[in-house]
Amino acid sequence: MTLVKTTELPRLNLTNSDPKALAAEILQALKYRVGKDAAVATREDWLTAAIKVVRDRIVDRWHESTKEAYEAGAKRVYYLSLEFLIGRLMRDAFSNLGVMDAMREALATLGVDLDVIAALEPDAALGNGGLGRLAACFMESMATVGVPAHGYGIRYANGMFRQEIHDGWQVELPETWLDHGNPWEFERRERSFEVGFGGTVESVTSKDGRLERHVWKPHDRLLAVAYDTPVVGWRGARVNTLRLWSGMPIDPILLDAFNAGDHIGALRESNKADALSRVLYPADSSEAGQELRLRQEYFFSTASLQDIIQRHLSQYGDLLSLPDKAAIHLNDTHPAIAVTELIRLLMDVHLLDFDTAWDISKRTFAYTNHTLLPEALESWAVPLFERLLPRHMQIIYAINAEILLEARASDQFSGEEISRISLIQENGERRVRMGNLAFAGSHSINGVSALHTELMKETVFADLHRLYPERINNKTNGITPRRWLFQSNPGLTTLIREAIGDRFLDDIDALEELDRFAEDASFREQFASVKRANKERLASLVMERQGVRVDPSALFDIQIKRIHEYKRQLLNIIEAVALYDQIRSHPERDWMPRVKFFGGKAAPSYHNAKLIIKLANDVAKVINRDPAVRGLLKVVFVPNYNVSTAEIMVPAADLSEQISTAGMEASGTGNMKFALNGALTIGTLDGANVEIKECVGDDNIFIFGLTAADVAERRDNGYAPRSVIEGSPELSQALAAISSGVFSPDDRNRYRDLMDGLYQHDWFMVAADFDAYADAQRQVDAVWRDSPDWYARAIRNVARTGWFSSDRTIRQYANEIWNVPA
Ligand code: GL9
Repeated sequence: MTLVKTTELPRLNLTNSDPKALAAEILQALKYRVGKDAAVATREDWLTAAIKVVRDRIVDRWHESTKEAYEAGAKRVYYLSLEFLIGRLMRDAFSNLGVMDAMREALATLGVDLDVIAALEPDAALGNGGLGRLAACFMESMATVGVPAHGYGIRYANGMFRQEIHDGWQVELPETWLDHGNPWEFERRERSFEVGFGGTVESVTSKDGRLERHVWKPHDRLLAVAYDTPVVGWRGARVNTLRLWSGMPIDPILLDAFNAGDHIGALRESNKADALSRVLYPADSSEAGQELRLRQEYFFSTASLQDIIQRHLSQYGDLLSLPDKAAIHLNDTHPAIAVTELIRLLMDVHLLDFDTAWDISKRTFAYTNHTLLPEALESWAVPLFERLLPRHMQIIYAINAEILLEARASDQFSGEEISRISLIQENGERRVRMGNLAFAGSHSINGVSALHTELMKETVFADLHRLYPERINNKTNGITPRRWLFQSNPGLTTLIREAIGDRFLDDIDALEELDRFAEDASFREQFASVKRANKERLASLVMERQGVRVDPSALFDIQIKRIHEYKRQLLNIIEAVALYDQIRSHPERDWMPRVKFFGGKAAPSYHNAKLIIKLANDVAKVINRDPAVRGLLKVVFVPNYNVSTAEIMVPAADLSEQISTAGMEASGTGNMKFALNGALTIGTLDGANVEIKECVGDDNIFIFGLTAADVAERRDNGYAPRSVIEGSPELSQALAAISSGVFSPDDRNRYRDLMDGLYQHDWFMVAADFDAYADAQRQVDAVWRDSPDWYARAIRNVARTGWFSSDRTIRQYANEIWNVPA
C-alpha cells in the first residue's frame, strides 16, 4: 500500500465539539434516541446515534438560517426537481461542519470505526444520473454561497434500482434505502396538502351571468406529506431545506368496505396514495409516458406550490409580490405542470384574473433544459391530460391563445412555424408539449453548456427563441468540490494544501496557484503517489466485489455514466477489441498496460443498452483470460455504479472517457469530476468538454472526432457507414469478430443485429469516429509512457478546473436568473 498523508480539514468553532464531549453525547443518543445499550448496539445503531449528534448541531444552524432569511425579507429560491441523487450524507455533513476528525476520535474511544459505519449508510439514490446529481450539487452550493433555498421533490420509497450482473446481463433489484429508517429526515405531518386528480370543472357565474370563477371538483383526492432534510453548506455557512413529499391517503382504510368483507378493496385509497411516491422512474433521457409519471409530476408540483404560497402569504399577506420574493426553478420539464398549477391556484383559489396570474407566473418561473434528445422532450396525450387534469387543460388553451396571438401579431412566423410554437402538437395524436409550456411560462430558459445552449437556439427552441429572444441563456453545469475533491480525494486535498495553502478550500479559483507545480519534479512524484494510492483503493474494491485482480501501475481508463447509445460505450468496447487484436498480432511492440473500467445502469426497457452491458462483460471474459494478452489489457465492468462507487472511481482515474456523439451530450458533469481529480480527458467536442478544453488547454486533453456541425452535415448528406467501415481494417476486423460470435460462443448471433445497425445506419457515428478515436488512444499511450509529462498535464487539469465548481454555477443563476444576492 502506498502511504499518503491526509490532514484534517479546518474545524469550525462549534460548541461542544471536542471528542470527549462528543463521545458522551453519542452514548446518550444511543441510549435515549435509539433506545439501545452500548453492549448490544449494532453498527447501524452507532451510525444512527453518531448522525443524530451531528444533526442536532445542524438544526441549530438551520433555525438560525431560516430566521435570518425571514427577518431580512430575503427572496427565496425554490428548486423543483423530480430527482435528487444525493448519495450518502454523513461524510458530507461531518466534513462541511468541520467535525470529521473529532467524530472519528470520539467514536474510536467507544470502539467504533467511523469508516466502517460510514460504509453502512445507504445511498439516497433519488435520481437516475447527471440531472439528479446536479440537483444535489446545487443544493450543497446554494447552502455554501448563502442562497436561502428549498429543494422540492418526491420521497421515493424505492430509489434507483440496484444493478446486479448475472452471467454478464443486467438484473434490476429494488433499492430499499429506508430499511433502517432515515436518521436525517424530519417528518412534518402537519405540513400536508391535498392533491386532486380527475373529476369535473364547474363554472360559477354571478347574478348578471358573468363568469366569476372555475371550481375544479377532483374525483380522486389524497395528501402529500412533507419530509425535511437539512442541507449543510461548507463550514456550515447556511443550512437549507430539502423537502420531499410522500403520498398519504385521506382515509387510510375504507371502513364500509372492510366491514362488508372486502379487506383488499378497503385499502384501495391507501395503495393509490402509496403508488405516487413508491418508485423513481428509471428512464434516462427518455420518457416512459405513463400515467403514473404524470401523476407524480403533478403531485409534487401542487404540494410544493401550495407550500410556497402558504409561506409567502403568511409573511407578506398578498400574492402580487410573489415574483419579488420567490424564484421557482423548473429542473427540466418534469415540473412544467407547475406553470398551470400556479395559475390555477392564483385564479381559482386566490381569485386573481388570468392576465395577472399569467404575469406573476412568468416573472416567478425559470426553466433549465437538460437534453435535446427528441425522445426526452416530454409530451402528454391530450385525452389523458384532460382526464387527469381537466382544469389545467383549460389553462393550457388559455396560455396557448396568448402566445399564438403574440406570434401572429409579430408578423414574423409562417403557419408551420406557428404550429411549432403551439403548446399542442397537432400532427398525429394531439399532445401537450411540456417543453413549450415551460418555455412560455418562464422568464429565463437556460441550457447547461455553451454548446448545448447554442444548439437549443438553433434546434428545439428555434421558433420560441425568435419570438422571445431575450429568454435563452447559458449556465454551464458545475460540481461541488466538497464532495468531489475534499471528501472523495483526501490525499490530493492534503497535497494541494501543503503546496498552495488553504485558500482554495473557500475560494476554488485559488487552485490556479497549483499550475506552477506541474514543473516541479518532486511535487509530480507526490502527486503520482496519491494517484497510486487511489488506484489501489479501487483495485481492492474490484477484488472484493468481483474477484478481479488489476494492476495499479497500469493506466486506469474509466467510462462511468448511464449506458446510452449516444454516450458510445460501444465505441470504447470496439476499440478494446481492436487493441486486443493488435496486442496479439504485434507482441513485440511496447504496449502500455491498461485497464478499461466501465460502470453504469441501463434503463430496464432499453434493449440495446442492456446488450452493450452484456458485450462489455463478454469481451472482458475473453480478454482477461487470454494468456497472449500478458496482462497488457484488462476490461472490468463494475456492477451497481452509483454515487458512492463514483467517489472511489473518479479519484482513481488516469483517463476519463467523454466520447459522446458531438451535439448529443448536453453538458456532462462526470467529465468535470475527473478533470478536477487529475485525470486527462479523451473526448469529443461535445457538451462541457468544449469548455474543459478551453480551461485546461489543448495540450492537456485528447480531443478527437467529428464536431456537432460535422455530425449534422454527415447526417444531412447521407452518411454511408458501410464504406467507412470497409475503409478501416482495424474496425472491420473488430466488428467481424464481435458479429461472428468470438465473444459469445454460447450464442453466436447475440451481437449480429447490434453490429448490423452500425453497417446500416450508425446514427451515433461510431464508425465515422473510430479511427480518430483509436489514434487518440495511441497518443494517450505515448504521453503515458513519458510519465513526468503525463503527471504535469494531470496537475494542470486540477489547477485549471476550479471554474467547474457548482458555486460558480449557482452564483450565475443567483445573479442572472433569480435576482438574489450570492
Ligand atoms: C442530462 C444530460 O444528459 C447531461 O449531459 C447533463 O450533464 C445533465 C445535467 O444537466 O442532464 N439530461 C438528462 O436527461 N440526463 C442527464 O444527465 N439524464 C439523467 O440524469 C439520467
